[in-house]
Amino acid sequence: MTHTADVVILGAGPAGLVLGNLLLRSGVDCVVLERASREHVQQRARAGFLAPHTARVLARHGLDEGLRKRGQDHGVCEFRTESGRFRLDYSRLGKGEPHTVYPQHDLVTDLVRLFLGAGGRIRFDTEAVEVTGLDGPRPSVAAREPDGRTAHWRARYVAACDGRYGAGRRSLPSGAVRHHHRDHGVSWLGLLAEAPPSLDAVGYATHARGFAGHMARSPEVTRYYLQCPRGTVPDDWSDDRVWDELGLRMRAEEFGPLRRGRILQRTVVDFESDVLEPLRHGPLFLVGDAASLLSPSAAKGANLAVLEADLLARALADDLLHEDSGGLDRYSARCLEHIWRAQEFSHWMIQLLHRVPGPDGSTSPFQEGLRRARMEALRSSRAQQDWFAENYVGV
Ligand code: RFL
Repeated sequence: MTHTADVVILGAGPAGLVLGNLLLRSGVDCVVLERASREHVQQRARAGFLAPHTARVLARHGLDEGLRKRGQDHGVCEFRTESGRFRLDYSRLGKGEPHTVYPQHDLVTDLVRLFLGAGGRIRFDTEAVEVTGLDGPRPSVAAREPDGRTAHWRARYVAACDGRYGAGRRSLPSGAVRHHHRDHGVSWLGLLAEAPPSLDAVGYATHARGFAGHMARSPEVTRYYLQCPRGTVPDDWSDDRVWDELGLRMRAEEFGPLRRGRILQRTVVDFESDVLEPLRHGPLFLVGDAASLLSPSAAKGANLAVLEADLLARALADDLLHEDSGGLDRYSARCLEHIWRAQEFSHWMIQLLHRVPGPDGSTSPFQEGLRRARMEALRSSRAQQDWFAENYVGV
């Protein structure tokens, strides 16, 4: 079976859904193909910290009702270190803006509802297998439909919003784009706890046993992170072991107890970053995690995905409705500027918060000296704090 759409969007994450909603609102014909079911994408817990720019993009297009009603402003970080603790009210530093805490799966749920409500087409349980025809004017996407049959979608443009392992990246001819990759050698055990937040701030604790982090998600649910060795098996971490280790690294005895609860989810995230360059090959555009993967230390991935989707939506509408291809020509360079800045800040955060093991598994005293100096500069220098705030909430 062959279908057509001006723009075929692969993936219904934040990138694909923002792009779809914006295209639909500007009158561009599009379809979203999503491998997973609607229930699955609406329950997948991931990001939570949304940048002011993300909130503005959503507001500009009337996509922010849920965010306005249930999102919470968040503007304070608490650092707990060997030499005590200090707080930064980053909403009053730098450009003076807070994050909005709104779980990614709630945002995805809102965006699906708004897209379908406005007449948009999403094919769930439909996996894009391959994008072909990238050297010509009419690319085609082969997709496996829920009944197992293969359908072909003919398009003017294809937006790969299907993440790191999606069909978009896979379909790029070898040598078409450069792939820059870094493995940071750090891993986190990511935990979702059925427990109210333990402090009214993002908590970042550095400890000889490794990093521990605390991030509010909602009044009932809190995210915690524990730095862990590569190859850690999540199920080896019982609820008691998790809470004991968090208490130790976050120095609960000194700074106050953690509010315990059932651990709802435990996943290991290995810190890797990559950037593809350029983000376009003929009629195929890369957006979100498909364009660049960021380690989650600086909460940038979903925010970049929204920024890129906004830029691409405008460029596609200009091309398809007004025959102006300038925005599409500039898309890659404009996004890469933001991506490299986010990568740089995320790299800085990794170095600030972790004893990063070298090839032999140990941390050199020199590295550790640099890490302490970086933390001390952040504690004591107003200029450094302004720089931190600007980069922490910015994209
Ligand atoms: P997504 O969200 O992965 O969505 C891609 C979608 O594509 C589908 N898919 C396919 N569909 C059709 N055919 C195929 N062949 C397909 N292959 C895949 C998938 O099912 C999926 O629905 O990518 P997108 O839209 O680019 O969005 C990126 C963000 O999800 C990601 O960057 C963030 O979650 C990163 N991140 C955070 N970002 C922030 O901005 N703020 C945060 O606070 C934050 N916290 C986090 C994070 C990521 C984390 N993990 C799990 C790595 C916390 C964590 C723990």
